[in-house]
Amino acid sequence: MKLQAVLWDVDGTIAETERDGHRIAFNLAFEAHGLPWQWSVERYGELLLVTGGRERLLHDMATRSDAPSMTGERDALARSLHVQKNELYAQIIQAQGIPFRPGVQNLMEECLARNVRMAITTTTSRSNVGALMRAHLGESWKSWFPVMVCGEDVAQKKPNPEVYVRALQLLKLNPLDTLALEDSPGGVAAACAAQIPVVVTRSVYFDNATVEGAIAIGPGLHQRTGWRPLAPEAPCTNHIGLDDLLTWRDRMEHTSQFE
Ligand code: XBP
Ligand code: MG
Repeated sequence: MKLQAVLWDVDGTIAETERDGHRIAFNLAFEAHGLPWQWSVERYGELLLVTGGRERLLHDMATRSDAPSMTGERDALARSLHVQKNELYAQIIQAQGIPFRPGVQNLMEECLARNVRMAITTTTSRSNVGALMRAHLGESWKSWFPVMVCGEDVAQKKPNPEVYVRALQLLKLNPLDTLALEDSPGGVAAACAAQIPVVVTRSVYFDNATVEGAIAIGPGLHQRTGWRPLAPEAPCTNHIGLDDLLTWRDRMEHTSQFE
């Protein structure tokens, strides 16, 4: 059965945007608001369990004695910080750039060449997707992704499957005609709950995380070593391509990772 669409998670899967993009932008927004708060690399890793930047801010504020005590004030501060964070994130992307993970653009180009549609399935804000994609694919980037479901488009963010369910509706496809690429346990849970086969490329923040339900887990699309199950034999390429995704999808070996 042909693969009709590849569904791309963004943060962590397409690029390592969390540590060097969103985290830095949050810290700059704290500074700009005159707040003495700073999220270390380690603390941000803990906070990533909360998806959505505004939700992450509210979660962190609940642990701070110096955050506003009134709910309304807290909400207003989280909103204001989040708006500014996204502006700063776009500036960081423009000024210094965050590269696509190796092998990502290769697979995107292969999808285009072989008429496999692509969708963006992310819980980040639409503006953040635009900033990243424009920087790498140019002004016509939207034509690469006929379907895009972002944080604003859903009531419930990952690990809720809503992002994926919505993408399937817009693509008018059954889950088994598609395949998702993810990096986080929450993202995998969301795809699995929508019955979509999911392949995991490990990102810096979820390098050792326990991931349940993926059909394959590996270090990245740029290499054929280190995958479970093993990447199929392919003497002519170093990358993971559509044929590999198809082989894994057709075998549907559910891989669990416990170490
Ligand atoms: C990752 C997220 C997002 C980003 C921040 O999304 O959880 O919240 O960290 O983005 P995904 P916003 O891996 O699904 O792409 O501040 O725009 O929410
Ligand atoms: Mg991710």
